This record gives sequence, C-alpha cells and structure tokens, in this order.
Amino acid sequence: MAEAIKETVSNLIGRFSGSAEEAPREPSAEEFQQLQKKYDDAGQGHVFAFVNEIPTAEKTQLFHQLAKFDSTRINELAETALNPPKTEQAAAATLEPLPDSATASILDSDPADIKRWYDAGLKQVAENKVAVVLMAGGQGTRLGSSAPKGCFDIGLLSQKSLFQLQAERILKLQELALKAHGGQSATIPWYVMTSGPTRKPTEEYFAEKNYFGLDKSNVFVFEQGVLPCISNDGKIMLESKGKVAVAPDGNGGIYQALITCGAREDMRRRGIQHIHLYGVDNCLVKVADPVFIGFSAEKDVDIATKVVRKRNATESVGLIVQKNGKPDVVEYSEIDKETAEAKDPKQPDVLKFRAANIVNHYYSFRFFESIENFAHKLPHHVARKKIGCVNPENGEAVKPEKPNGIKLEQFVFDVFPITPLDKFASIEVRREEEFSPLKNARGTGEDDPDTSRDDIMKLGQRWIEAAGGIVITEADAFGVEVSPFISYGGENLEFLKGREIKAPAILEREE
Ligand code: UD2
Repeated sequence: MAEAIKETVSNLIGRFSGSAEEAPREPSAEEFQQLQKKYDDAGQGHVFAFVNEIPTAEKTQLFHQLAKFDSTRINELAETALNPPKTEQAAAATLEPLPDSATASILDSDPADIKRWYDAGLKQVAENKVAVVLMAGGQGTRLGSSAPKGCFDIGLLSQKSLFQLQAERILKLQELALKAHGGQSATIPWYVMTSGPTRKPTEEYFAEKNYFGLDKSNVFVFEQGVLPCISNDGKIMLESKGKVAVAPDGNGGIYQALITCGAREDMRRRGIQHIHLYGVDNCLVKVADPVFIGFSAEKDVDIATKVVRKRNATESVGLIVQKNGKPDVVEYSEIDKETAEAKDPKQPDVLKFRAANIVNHYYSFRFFESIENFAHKLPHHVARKKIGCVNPENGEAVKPEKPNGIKLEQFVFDVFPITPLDKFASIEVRREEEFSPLKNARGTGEDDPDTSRDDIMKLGQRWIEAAGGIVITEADAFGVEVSPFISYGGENLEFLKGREIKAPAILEREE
C-alpha cells in the first residue's frame, strides 16, 4: 500500500513539476484545418496568417497554443472588456463597510479569544489539516527585478529571501505544533503558484536551496493559466508569426489552476480542511497563522480575510466592502476618488472605507470543493498595456509607444460575493506586525526593499523588548532580525530577559 501511495505521489510531483517537457506532437493536416476553421468562424483567423512562413516546429507550437484557447470565449471576454455592458445595477451598487457581524479585530479582541484561536489553529496543524497556497505568479515590474519576487533579497543581515522566510515559518510552525500536540509529524503542504515567466526560476531556486529544509514531497510548484492579449479592436495579438501574445490570467487564475495541476486532489487525499492563501510579496506574512485558522474554523466560515487599516485614501490596496449586501473588494485600480476619500460619518477624520485587503485569505476545503461552480464565472479585469506584437497585415514587429491592447486578469478576491455574509469573516490585524508589501524599487521610500527589511528588524526588536530583553540602538542602528527558527510570532523569547543586544543584530538558530 505504502509503495502504491509513494508511486502515486511521485506521479503527482512529476505532473506538478512538469519536469519532462516532451516535444509537442505534430498535428495532422485535418486537425490543423479544423482548428483554423474554428478561429476563422470566430473572426480570429488572422492568427494563422503567417503559418506558411514559419518552420514546422513553430507551426506545431502555434497549434498547441491555440488549441488550449476557446476562440468563442475569447471573443466574449474581449467584447465585455472593450464594450462593458452599462448595467444599471453597477451604477446603483450600494457600497457600505462590512457589518460588525462579519468583522473582528485583533486590536480589540480579548487575549483569551486570541489564545483560544491560536491553540485551536495549532491543533489543526498538528492534525495535518492545514495547507498553504502561495500566489507567486506576479512579475515584479514595479520592483524592477526580472527574478521572481520571492527570490528577492531585501537586505536582511541573514540575506534571506522572501521565499526562505516563508518556508522557515512553515518549518517553525510544524515544530510548534508537534511540541504542543505530539504525534508523528505535523505537515503543512505548500502549494506554490507561479506563472510562465516565474515558474522555471522559482523551481530552480527551490531546488538550489534544497527546499529551505522542507521535505520536498510536501512542496508543489505549479503554473497558472494564461490568456491571449487582445488588440483594441478585439483581435488576438501575435507576439511573433508563430506565437500568440499571452499574459498570466491574474491571481484569480488560482482556482482553476489548483484543479488543473492536481493540487486540490492532493489536498483531498491528505484530508486538508483549512487553507491559508497569501501573496508572496509581504515579508511579514504569518504563514498558516494559527490564530487566523482557529478564528476561521471557530466561526465555521468558507472564506475569511485579514485586513489592515488603510494608510491613506490613495494607498494602492483593495478595500473590503459590502456591495449589494454581499462581501466584496473594490480594487485600488477601479475605485473612484469620492469613495476612496469618503469619511466615516461617526468619525469625520477616519476613512469610511478603511479595511485594506492584504492578499491574506482563509478558505475552508469545503469551499474549494465548489471551485467548478464558480471558476469560469469570475469577472475578467482589464489592464490597458503596451504589448509587443507583429502587425497582422504584414508580420512586421510593432514596438508600441502607447497602450495598443489589453490584458485580461481575474482577481482572487472576486469569489467573495459568492459567499453569503454569514459564511464570510474579516479580521483586522496590526499592520506593523503583519503587512509590509514589497512593491517598489529600492529608494522609493514606501513598500520597497528597505521598508521591508526595516519592518522585520523593528518587529524583532519589539518581540525582544516585550520578552524583557534590552536592545541598544543609536540613530539608524536599530532592530533585531529574529530568525523564524527562534520564534514564529514572538513566542518563547523569555530566555532573553535582562539580556542586552546591540542593534542592528540577528538572532539565528545555531546550525
Ligand atoms: C494586490 C491586491 C490588492 C492589495 C495589494 C496589497 C489583488 C488582485 N490585488 O494588488 O487588493 O491587496 O495587493 O499589496 O490581489 N499574482 C499571481 N498571478 C498573477 C498576478 C498576481 O500569482 O497573475 C500574485 C502576485 O505574485 C502577488 C499577489 O498575486 O503575490 C498580488 O499580486 P500583485 O502584487 O501584482 O497585486 P497588487 O499589488 O496589484
């Protein structure tokens, strides 16, 4: 039996990692004609304009790329994107903050509640019921780095990357769960979604780092889907004569990808009940946070989301709201100025909409079992971009000076309105403890590598001072990097009581 399971798992890994990329099969002339007819009928036949000018291998690549898309669906998406229906309800959508019944806050929770949630969450980890899904398909365009964001070195004394910090928090939490509840092993499987551009470098980085000490049979790197780029007149764009211009389908592509790559099946086989899903760029993220798991399990919700208080009206964050009576998120790229600046009628100097989305969500596995019902219904958001392509008339390369097409992407939080309010919860956490996103290049002064590094160092210093340690600081010499191996969330630092530490410093486990 064990052999059979091992064999199945190794197949899964093969499928997940997609290691053996066999050469695509050459289509028959009939298969090629059938596909060409489908695209012709959809008014997208121009994608075959140059097939007689490209070598067979490229022609085969083009066939397999186009066979993956549904040309009729692409037309529907393009039509909706370029000519959005002016539905009256969109205009009349009533936006309100979430009702108190669906919101909690760590800031004013009873410490006994927080401890109860923590213990319950840790027990779920000990019983191997908690999985983590990491969305790491974004390309760090604003960061100015071509490597995946998770590989980025934010300048810590340890030189640890975001991926490494997150992996070590998983290791530490497994250890804490084992200590608290005994048992054979507490395993938190880690499903890492990448995109075309980030998959290979991510896989290579994980292998090079030997999975940061994690058992590699519990780490699954998989790839999200792509969608064709569409010209402003609704045509599929060619990147070259034999290749469609495509872009990752957005972090909302996670749901379909979890099924396609077999991750949901693997979770089912493992008996997973709770999923923590988060974005890679937050250096403070509490991976599989037991408080969050325990809180969500106790409320028995299908979806929960962590929020922080919005910094100001223009911060680039989504806002958790109630829209037409349902939980929803208004993304920063789609919010109007009036809504963003609206003040709370009861507190005139506080923003009315201040529950900032931090890409930090909980799902019940029960909800994941319903992905087939909604994945294809999620809306596609439109990003107008400058897209390198070839002129469909003559095949010449076009380097656009201004946006010449659109990329379509789904947003992970667009599932929120599917959930009834009583199966949804939002919990406010402290920004300085849980949210410091890496968005911008060094030197920007906000959400950049230096703010990420400083926020980790300051948090570690606060943990040590709270445990009775003394941190000696001078002007810009502050902070202590506390390795996840020493403490997951500031616990078990009493051994530092009375001890002096000269900042900046690092507390790392002895090898
Ligand atoms: C995201 C949130 C926004 C706010 C902000 C806070 C969404 C849709 N928007 O905006 O509401 O919370 O973060 O920092 O979540 N990703 C993929 N595949 C993709 C695109 C993105 O995996 O095709 C991942 C990306 O690697 C990252 C996360 O999704 O982990 C968020 O992506 P982003 O940083 O590009 O999103 P941003 O900052 O526009």
